[in-house]
Amino acid sequence: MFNSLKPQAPDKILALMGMFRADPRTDKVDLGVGVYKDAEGRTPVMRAIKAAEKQLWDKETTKTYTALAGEPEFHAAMAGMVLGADYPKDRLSALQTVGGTGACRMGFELARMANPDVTIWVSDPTWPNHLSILSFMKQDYKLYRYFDAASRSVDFDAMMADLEGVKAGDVVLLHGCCHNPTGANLTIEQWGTVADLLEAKGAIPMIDLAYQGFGDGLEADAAGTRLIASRLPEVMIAASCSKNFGIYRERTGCLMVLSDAASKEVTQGTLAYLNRQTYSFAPDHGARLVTMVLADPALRADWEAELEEVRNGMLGLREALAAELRQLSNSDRFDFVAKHRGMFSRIGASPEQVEKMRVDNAIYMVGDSRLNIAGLNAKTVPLLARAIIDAGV
Ligand code: PLP
Ligand code: TYF
Repeated sequence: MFNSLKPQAPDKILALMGMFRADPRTDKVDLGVGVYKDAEGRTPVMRAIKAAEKQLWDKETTKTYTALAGEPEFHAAMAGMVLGADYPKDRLSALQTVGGTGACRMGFELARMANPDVTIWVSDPTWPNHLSILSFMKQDYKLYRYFDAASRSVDFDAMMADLEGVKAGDVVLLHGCCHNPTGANLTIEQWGTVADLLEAKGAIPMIDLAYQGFGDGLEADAAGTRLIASRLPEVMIAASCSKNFGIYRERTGCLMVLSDAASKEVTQGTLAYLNRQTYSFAPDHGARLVTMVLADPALRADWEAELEEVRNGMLGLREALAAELRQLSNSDRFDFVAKHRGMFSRIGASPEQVEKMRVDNAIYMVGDSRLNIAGLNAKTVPLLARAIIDAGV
């Protein structure tokens, strides 16, 4: 039987991680996988998470099963963080998931259960896993144009033109902030225009929010999501806790669904059903830590302060890289680096130029020229800028 299996294409981002590890050069620079790193290249456990873990170790008396959809306290903490304290409780259903990836997958499954004819609209480009999960599910999807390669900014006119094709009951996947892989994001006015269009079409927005707090701040990064949630009757939000709580391997995420109040009970039951059919209970540890951090004023204040340090560090690196490139190129054509937000920027190098930088300079970025800003430090910013110019970008 198993000899009939065909090899699967590896995840390019994870494969790059392996190549980086195998490279013996000591001056190598990893700008590949989307993991936050400090100036020393470490991905630390955040202070508030460590403190919560210590408390939990003292207080936890059982590891029996929790609730199938996850604890209501976790749902409420996540909804408060994403939607604000006054979120519509009578319309919200929520599911604790295995990371943001699990939230995306469950959101796609839920959409398909509710509307077997659904088409999922996805930005071009997007996080490659969106497309590979949809393909694996044999789920129809369409791409909408998003990125203007020349200016490295959002091609909003093209995006709106493509979304004109959306049908009632279709799902439109939007990155809530810090677009992966481009770094280019909608303005709040553009979010409003998207809301108008989805409202007119009767389409359902699904927001992938994997980097809240990594762009312009916890509140600012949720602004587009909150605008959509305030305007549309039905919304899905797939939130990840991997990056903003630094708990990648704990696999913590949350799918939130806004429906009409009358549909809430069945929607909530369907979410629990999806967990049960897939793996029964989602892992508890990360979700419990997130709940503790968000509910305890002292832990929360410390977490928010550390998240701000992380965010400002990345903004500083963006400014430094843009300044270096301005000087070396004697032009402002790389100023987009300082305007992009989040961990990533698509720099606009060809696959050959990306390869040249890997071979000549031991600089690793994803093949579409997405670079992880957090992989830089004061020493490597000038090296990267030089390599970008030398590669002819
Ligand atoms: N969505 C996007 C756009 C991402 O970049 C990521 C990255 O990790 C995820 C979702 C899911 O993250 P995780 O499953 O690690 O929580
Ligand atoms: O885009 C990234 O780099 C992150 C991390 O299969 C990631 O989202 C990459 C690949 C993958 C899962 C997570």
